[in-house]
Amino acid sequence: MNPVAVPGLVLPEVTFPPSFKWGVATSSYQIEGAVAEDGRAPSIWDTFSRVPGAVVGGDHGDVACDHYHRMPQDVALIKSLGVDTYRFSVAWPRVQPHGQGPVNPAGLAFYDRLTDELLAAGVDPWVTLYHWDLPQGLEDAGGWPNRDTAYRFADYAMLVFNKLSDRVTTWTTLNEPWCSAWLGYATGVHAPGRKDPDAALAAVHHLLLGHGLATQRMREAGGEHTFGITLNMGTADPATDTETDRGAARRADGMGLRIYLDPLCKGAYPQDIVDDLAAQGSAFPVRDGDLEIISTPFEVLGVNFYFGQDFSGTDEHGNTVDTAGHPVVREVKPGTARTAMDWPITPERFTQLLVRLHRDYPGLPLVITENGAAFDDTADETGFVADDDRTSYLAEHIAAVAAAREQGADIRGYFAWSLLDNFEWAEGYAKRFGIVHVDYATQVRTPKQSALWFRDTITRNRSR
Ligand code: IFM
Repeated sequence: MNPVAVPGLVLPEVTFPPSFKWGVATSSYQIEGAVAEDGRAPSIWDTFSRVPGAVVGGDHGDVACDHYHRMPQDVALIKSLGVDTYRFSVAWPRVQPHGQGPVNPAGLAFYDRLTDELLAAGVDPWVTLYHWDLPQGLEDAGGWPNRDTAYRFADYAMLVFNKLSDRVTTWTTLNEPWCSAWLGYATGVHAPGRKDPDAALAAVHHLLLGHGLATQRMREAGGEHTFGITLNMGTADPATDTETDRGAARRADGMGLRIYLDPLCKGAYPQDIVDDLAAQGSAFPVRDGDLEIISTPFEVLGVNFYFGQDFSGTDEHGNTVDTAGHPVVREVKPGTARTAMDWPITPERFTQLLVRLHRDYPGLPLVITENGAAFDDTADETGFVADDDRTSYLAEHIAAVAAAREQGADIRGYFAWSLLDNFEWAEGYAKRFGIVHVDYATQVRTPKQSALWFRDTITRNRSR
């Protein structure tokens, strides 16, 4: 490998084929702002971010990166990075403000303009239909634990598909249903902030059902399209080689990864997890025919990877069951290197995950739809950030993708998360994931060193 020199840093060069797609990613609520414009109604994040203490600093998405008003300049910025594709999400409450009923043409028109702007810039649009901004009206009707929300999602998907499918070829239904279900309905750290584990199980099932229903309807509408879903995935290894820790790792892997991928790819929830839940008096609310819908074939699995984890079946006091009588599943962070999120830096686990996906779910093309890191950036007087830490993170993780490809994993693209610093959910604006710095007072965008390195890496790989 030849070294790629960037200021202050020497990084390994990795090679990908010309067909490999390079991109940057964002999501609607994290960047758009304009929450009350052109007929948009509140989402669960507009509501949740107003709950005292829910979001660091009381931050919210009212303005965010003001992308709604600065879209053409942001597309020019994307083009300047030399990427092939841009992954954005559509805000359901812009398109169908209360989650059911007629389309809001003014809201949908924004994504129509964005699509045209991207295509004119030579950047392929990659649409995610749902990145967590559920219309508040649907949450008021029960949210994702309510089965009807899956059917509402499929209707909404068709409103967007009918408008954009003549120009958009790649369609992701859901981004990270684990976060929607678990953080939203079990732990309550994300919108809508409910703390009801059984509601979370129902949300898992109805999110997957919504994915299947939407995929079926979009495919039936005809045309040449690529459909998929994006999952956030890590690795779950036992903290020590004991039966207790192996059991904890199995449970963590089951609840984090297999309860999504098994029904999607194999048409069944994993039996060990079904048994675990039954022992606790819980179950997924499966009805006849649901798993056939959920396992509708799709063409690409989006992989969002940030870090790997170890798990222990013993708490800090030596207990193996918690106060509810359930087995302990305690996260133990591997290694010592951390991002500003206190997430471990584990590129070798990324390779491990990708090779495992290739082994356990064969025949499913993978695209890295998110990978990146928050660090405590310091901008100079021009707004430039010499982010050696983020640049290294990206370099190590892109090298990890290359290593997985060498071991046979069918990985067809890589999106850096994120194009811009943005609203990092419960962490507000304090955590910066962007490869482009955003000065929130002026909305000036300045590419960081990592953005320049990413641009140059793409160029070098194309020219080989
Ligand atoms: O910012 C989020 C994104 O919305 C979903 N995936 C993880 C990112 C970092 O936390």
